[in-house]
Amino acid sequence: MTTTADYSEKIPNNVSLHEDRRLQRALESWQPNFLDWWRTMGPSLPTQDVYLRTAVNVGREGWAQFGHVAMPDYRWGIFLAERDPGRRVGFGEHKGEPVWDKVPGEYRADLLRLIVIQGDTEPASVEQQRNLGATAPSLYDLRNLFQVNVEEGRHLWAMVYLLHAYFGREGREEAEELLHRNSGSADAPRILGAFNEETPDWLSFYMFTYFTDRDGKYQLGTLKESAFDALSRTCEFMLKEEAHHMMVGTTGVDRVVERTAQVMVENDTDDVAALGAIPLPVIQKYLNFHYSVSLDLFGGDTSTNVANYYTAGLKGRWSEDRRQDDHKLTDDAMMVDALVDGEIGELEVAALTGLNTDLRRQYAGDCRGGVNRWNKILADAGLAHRLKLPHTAFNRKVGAFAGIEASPDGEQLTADEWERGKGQWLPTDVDKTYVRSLMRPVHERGKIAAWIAPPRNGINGQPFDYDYVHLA
Ligand code: BYC
Repeated sequence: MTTTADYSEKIPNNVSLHEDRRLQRALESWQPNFLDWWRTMGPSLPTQDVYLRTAVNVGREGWAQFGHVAMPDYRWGIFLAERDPGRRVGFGEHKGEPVWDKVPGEYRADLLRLIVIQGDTEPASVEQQRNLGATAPSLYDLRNLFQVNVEEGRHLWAMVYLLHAYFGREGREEAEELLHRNSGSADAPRILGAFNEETPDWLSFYMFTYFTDRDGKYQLGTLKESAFDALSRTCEFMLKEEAHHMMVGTTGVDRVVERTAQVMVENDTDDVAALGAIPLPVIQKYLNFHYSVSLDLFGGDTSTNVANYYTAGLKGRWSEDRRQDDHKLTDDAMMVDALVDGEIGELEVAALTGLNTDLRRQYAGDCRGGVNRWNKILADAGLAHRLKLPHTAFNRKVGAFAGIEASPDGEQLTADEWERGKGQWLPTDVDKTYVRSLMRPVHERGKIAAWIAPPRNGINGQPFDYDYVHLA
């Protein structure tokens, strides 16, 4: 059973850390390094305190509390969802066996790799977003940025706990490395591509939290199925926090589109740049960029890694228990995206090797929901323009389409055609400079920048004009 959260400890936790002095000491010696990293690579805008949600328990009700907190004093803790004592492996060759309380030797390297990759993304996103506070469009948005940042910090703690508790010296070394690699660094970059891209403006931030955090949701959803029970329970709790990050992205883009639509209608023009809003074609280009780099995060369309992870019980499928099959897939086939005779097409492969594609498709279906929502805002404003997701082959650096160029409609292009067209499809320097020119801080209570609509609701029942952040 899960113990209740212990908040009297240096590291709040519900894993009875005080019963394992060695582990406790190891984590307590990592803690100052984490805080050093937070001070140097975390949010750069000085604040007194921020109205933050802090995880205090894992139960269904009341798992978090809200209050003004000085960010370096945020109680980053270790929380695993409650143990299900009867839980059994749900898929792969160990299906039906009891789940694992320890890491089996034969899967140690693979589990370590999955946990390190997951752990690497969390601090990376904080680094990417560190300077956004200086240009926040409102105190409400500033608070949401910091909420996302502290929770990504907590997700790093979640992975570091697993590394320290289950992987010995190697795990402790990997935990150190998580603080040494940095987003965009030439010498020691973050592991996955999208986490070395810049997040230089708030449109990028909303797109990132919509598209890239959503990859997080799907990857965590597959790790939640893991036979390694501590990983499963950790990810289950992380998903709870992740819902807020999705909300920030979804409603952030909503509000940008809403404001643009408003300015278009009021002035009867598409040319809203002169009027301080973000033109729909620029929003589309940002969407194209963030969606395509996020598709790359799912790995190759066919992958023996993913087949091995599934067979071993390390990483399942999205909604594994709702799938109507044998949960082993050894005799199944599926169609995956592929180049067929050099053309964009599909190929039949063993279902096990196609599982990255399976997850990517689940993700893409979810992303379509956002686009429909934004298009409804346009339709409700009486506008004919529509946003859309680009084709899977567009702007890909990983997977079957990495070696070709394609338009957002999925038309295969020569290198020359791509060079000529890409400025219509991806943000150009001019677009980025324009968006950045709008990024002026609005740090006054109840005020908002002109390029974005205010939110419909505040946080935790507070109004929009609440004092969400006290600046230093
Ligand atoms: N960039 O066999 P393949 C989140 C490498 S986001 C660079 O097709 P596999 C968050 C790959 O490592 C979720 N390299 O890949 C969001 C492999 O290298 P090795 C993060 C890449 O293993 C916002 C080689 O290419 N969590 O939480 O089937 C804010 C062959 O690849 C990339 C996870 O990803 C890339 N994009 O799938 C904060 C879950 N893609 O082994 C947080 C853990 C592939 O040949 N990770 N490579 O050296 C995994 O499940 C898998 O490792 C991947 C790749 C899905 C990433």
